Amino acid sequence: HRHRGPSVRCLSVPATALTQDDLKKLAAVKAVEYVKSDMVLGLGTGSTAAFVVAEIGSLLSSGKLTGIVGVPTSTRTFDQAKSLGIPLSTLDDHPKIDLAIDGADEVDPDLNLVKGRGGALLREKMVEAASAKFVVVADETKLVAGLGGSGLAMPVEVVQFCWKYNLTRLQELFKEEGCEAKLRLDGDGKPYVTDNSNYIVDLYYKTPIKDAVAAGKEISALEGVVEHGLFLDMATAVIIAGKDGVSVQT
Ligand code: ABF
Repeated sequence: HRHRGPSVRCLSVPATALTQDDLKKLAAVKAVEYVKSDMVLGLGTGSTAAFVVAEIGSLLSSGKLTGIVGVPTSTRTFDQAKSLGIPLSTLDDHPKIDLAIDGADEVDPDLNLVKGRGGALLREKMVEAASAKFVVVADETKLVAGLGGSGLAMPVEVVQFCWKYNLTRLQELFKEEGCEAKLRLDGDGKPYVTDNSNYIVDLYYKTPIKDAVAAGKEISALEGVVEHGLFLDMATAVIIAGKDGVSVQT
């Protein structure tokens, strides 16, 4: 296991009057300090990552950044980045990415993550796996002692054809953690469909996952599973914004 590096406090801010969105934006602006002209960037998905994309857009339009190419991790991010005039490409055309910046749903003390409550886990994982550096941006509500420990969903993307089969198999895998598996629905009560035309089975654990590495391997080994939301040993830095300031963990 990798050990967490020193936590560097970067900014002191007054404890009052900061909304969660303010915190997300603080983390986003800090992360964009890692962006240099002429980089190929992985553009994340979610409300925190949207602040990153907005900041990059504004630095490009003011001319403080040039030569950026962005590889979006979802159609949502593609649309936002396009509307800001950020030059865009694909992983096929830019298989080597210099830096990806993205949000997370859970961050553990070793910088392992749960991602994908926003539904974009597959493209996020592919882009971030192809990135030389992967910087995570989050507010302090995302910190957990163990993955799966927030009581919120750990998503698994599955093909539509055998989603019930996968749901049952997944639930069996994590019996000891009191896991409940549910098909994700959209606002109309229909199955949520990802950008890649798959479904998502959300896993709700009652206790944190005991061995996330083993869990990830077992999930991936199930036929019909496309990808899961455990992002292990992938982040190079995590930027956390809290009421007391912004910290960078490496
Ligand atoms: C993406 O956005 C996802 O992996 C994660 O599910 C989500 C986090 O969203 P937010 O920043 O809105 O909390 O990073």
